[in-house]
Order: sequence, then structure tokens, then C-alpha cells
Amino acid sequence: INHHSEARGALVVLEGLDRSGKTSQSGRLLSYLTGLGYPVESWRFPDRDTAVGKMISSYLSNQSQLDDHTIHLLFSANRWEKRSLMEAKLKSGTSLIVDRYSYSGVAFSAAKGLDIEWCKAPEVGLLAPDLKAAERGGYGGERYEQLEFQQNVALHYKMLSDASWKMIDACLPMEDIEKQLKEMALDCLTSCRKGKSISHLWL
Ligand code: NYM
Repeated sequence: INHHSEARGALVVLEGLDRSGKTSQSGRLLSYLTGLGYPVESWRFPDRDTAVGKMISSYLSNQSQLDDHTIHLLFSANRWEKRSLMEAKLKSGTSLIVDRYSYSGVAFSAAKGLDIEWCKAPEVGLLAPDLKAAERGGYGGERYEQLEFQQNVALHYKMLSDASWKMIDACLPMEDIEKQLKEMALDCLTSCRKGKSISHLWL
């Protein structure tokens, strides 16, 4: 690896339904890329450690009730509070593997019946992923885990996705998913190092 000081890191986002296996895949991808010598960190949204994240966590575990619009804006605020750190990491050459991002934000809230354009608005200006990988299929005592709701979320992911999304069948053997993800991520890291510039949502 050629460690150019100006080479930036890549923003790799994993999306998918609840229990589609994103979390274990992001762990595997992290160790693979780290093993190749790339500086990489694994992040997730919601980030439950921040002040806003604690409110989200209490809502998700049914310990508090919030209006659908309010929780939507908190999920978005949770991404905004990490935006400058995210940008600093990427510019310093560290790649980020992020488990859920704005697409989960929009798909889950729109599946509850909120207007999709309203849902996208607070995401405008956040950093756009360099790779959007989504696991199709799969799913699972938290809020949102009912099958019908998951199907509705899937429908909204579909509405948000375009040709730039890399779709992976979550029903494939774990090793196959892992292999596909590794190839995609490596391509992405390479093009970011070669100078692909950072862009912003909503694309
Ligand atoms: N979720 C996640 C949202 O509704 N909006 C968001 O912006 C994000 C990031 O939170 N069911 C939902 C999806 C999940 C739940 O996520 C918790 P996780 O990955 O299980 O911690």
C-alpha cells in the first residue's frame, strides 16, 4: 500500500433489514481491511453513546415514547453530531465501515407513514457514502421487528436505491456475502485513494 498523505479514506455504508447480518459482516470486513494494512474503523448508527443516542436507545427499547417525527429528527441529529469527526477521519486517510446510515433513517420512518421527501430533508449535507452495500432479505425483542413492518421497510429501501447500490442476497452463505463485500470494499478504497472526491447527500 502506498500511504500518500493526501489519500483519503472511503465511506462504506452497509444497509439492510433488522437481523440481515450487517453487524457480523462489518466485523469481518474490518479485520480483512485492517489485515491488509489500511487504517479502518467500524461505526454504527444509531450511535447510542452520545446524548442524542441515549434518547434513541431508550425509545428503541420501549422505555420512552416519542412522536414519529421527533424520533426521525433525533436519528438524523445523531448522524449530524458525528459528521465533522467523520469528515476528519476520511480526510486523514481512515476508511469507515458504517452499519446503517441515512437510508435506514428514511426507510424506517417512511415505512411508518411519514412523507419520504420530508424524511430526506434533514439528511441533506451529510457525507455521501462511497459504497452503499445493502443486504436484501433476512430479518428478526426490539421495536420494528414485526415481519410486515420489515417488508414495508424493504419496499422503501427499494425506492431509495439506484444503480449505484451494490445489492447482496442476505440468504447466501455467510462466506459468499463476505467475499462479495470484501471485493466491493477494496475497489472502493482504491478509487478513493486515487482521488475520488467526497460528495454530499442527498444524491
Ligand atoms: N433505525 C436506524 C431507524 O429507524 N432510523 C435510523 O436512522 C437508524 C440509523 O433503529 N430497527 C432503526 C433500525 C433498527 C433500529 O438499529 C436499531 P440497530 O442497527 O439494530 O442498532
